[in-house]
Amino acid sequence: MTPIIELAVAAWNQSCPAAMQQRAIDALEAGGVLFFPGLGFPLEAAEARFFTPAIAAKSKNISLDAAGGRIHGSSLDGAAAAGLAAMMQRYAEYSRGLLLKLLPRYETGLIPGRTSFRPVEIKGRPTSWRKDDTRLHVDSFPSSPVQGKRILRVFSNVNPRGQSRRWRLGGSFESVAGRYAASLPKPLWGSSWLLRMSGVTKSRRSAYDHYMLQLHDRMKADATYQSNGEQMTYDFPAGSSWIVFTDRVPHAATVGQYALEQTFYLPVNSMQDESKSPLRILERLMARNLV
Ligand SMILES: O=C(O)CCC(=O)C(=O)O
Ligand SMILES: [Fe+2]
Repeated sequence: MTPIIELAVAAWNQSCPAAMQQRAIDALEAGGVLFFPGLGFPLEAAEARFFTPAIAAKSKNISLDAAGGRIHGSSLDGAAAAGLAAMMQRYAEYSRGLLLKLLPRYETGLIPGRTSFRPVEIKGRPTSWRKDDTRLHVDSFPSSPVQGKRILRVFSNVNPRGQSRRWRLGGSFESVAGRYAASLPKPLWGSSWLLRMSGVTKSRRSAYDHYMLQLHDRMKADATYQSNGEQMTYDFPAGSSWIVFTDRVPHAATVGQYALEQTFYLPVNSMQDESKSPLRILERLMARNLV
């Protein structure tokens, strides 16, 4: 079972005692979820207007790049779009503040990624199987290779009607990787270069990225694993937040509406113990370097 570690943090800029910092980094790197039942993201009165799925232009998320600026994926424009961008920017800053207080060891390595707002109910949302986040998976993004860097995400359930966000959490990364590793096809010679040159990827798709994408797809496509694989459900209440390395912890979101999420990337050498990274676990399994 995936360990869920409850931490009593009540404010995004609260200083965290050394013992809490140690407990947090140990649990996070070992594949646990850090859960903050009392840490809600404070909203401003004027932001109530963003709590409708009608502001999403496409099916899923509204995003803000790490550099800030304009939002993507929203039907809003003008001052309303700027107001939503400001709410998301504030979430990006609060998330980073929390990580610096709780996981100061990561400070020098931490690379901010996208911020997202998720105003669409997950249950019944139309999607392709590959993009279907109600299926257990580890995160890997086709157009954004990470070359081994960790994907660390901060989530907050900001549902105004008190609805929980329900996740499924799968077994250990080692067991999932072990299940599929031997049968994952090798990258085709020259494919990494071709993907980069044709603009499909924003940087070089390393062998690590190739295998993580394969793993993501194989997990989602495997109906037996989806229904019979080791798993548990967990309800994150409205007004709570959680942090997880989504490249290592098999997860799926099955019910819920209105969440904020901030992505960070972390080089493995910034970890307390990089042998626990998916990169090093896969390299051990495959007995070769992957970046
Ligand atoms: O929206 C969620 O709660 C999680 C979806 C997911 O799989 C992810 O963000 O990586
Ligand atoms: Fe995911």
